[in-house]
Amino acid sequence: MAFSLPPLPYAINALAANGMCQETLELHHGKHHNAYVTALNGLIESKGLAGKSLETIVAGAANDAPLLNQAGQHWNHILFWQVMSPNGGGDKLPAKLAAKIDADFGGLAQFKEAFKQAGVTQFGSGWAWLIMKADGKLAVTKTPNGASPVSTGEGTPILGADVWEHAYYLDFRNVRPNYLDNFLNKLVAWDVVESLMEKGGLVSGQGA
Ligand code: MN3
Repeated sequence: MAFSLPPLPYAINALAANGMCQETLELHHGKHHNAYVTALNGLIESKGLAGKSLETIVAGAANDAPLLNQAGQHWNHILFWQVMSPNGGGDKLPAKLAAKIDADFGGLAQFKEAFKQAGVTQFGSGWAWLIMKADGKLAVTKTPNGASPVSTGEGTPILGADVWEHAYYLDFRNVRPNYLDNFLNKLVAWDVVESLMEKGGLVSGQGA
C-alpha cells in the first residue's frame, strides 16, 4: 500500500491563534510533508519496501540516509501534527503524565527547560523529543534531519517538536527559542502525549 499524507487533525487555520499561522501549515503540511510522502513512494520498489509498515522501515533505516530522510520525516510529521491542538498548551497536564514528568524531571518547568534546550541546541535541522525509554523512564533527546528515537533505537517518542526552519520561520523568523516556548506553552496537546505514553507510542497505520 502506498504511503499517503494524512489530513491534519484540525482545520488549516485552527492553530493561528496559538502561534502557528495558516500559511505555515499550508506549506509545512501541504508542501514539505507531502514531498516526503511522494519521495518515499518513489523509493518503495527499488528498496523492496512493499508491504512493510512505516515503523519497520524507519527502525531499519539508520544506515540508509536517503531512505531515512523520507521515511523518517513522514513518521516524524505524523506524530508532530497529532501532538498539537487549538486547545493545547497550558500547565494543567493530565494526572498520569503530570506525575511521570514530576518523577522523571523534577517538575513541569524542568521538563520544559530540558526540552527547549534540546531544540535550541540541535545544530541545523532536526527534532526535539520526549521519549519513553526501555526502563520506563521519560527522557528528553534530539536528533538531526529525519532521524528520530525510532531510527536510533533510543526510545519511544511521545512528543516531538520540528526544529527545521520551515516549522517556524513565518511565525517566529529566526528566533527558534521563542517558537519552542510557544510550542510548549500554547500548542502541545498534553492529553495526546499522555495517551501515547499509555499505549506505548504512535502506530501510524502507514505502509503495511
Ligand atoms: Mn517539518
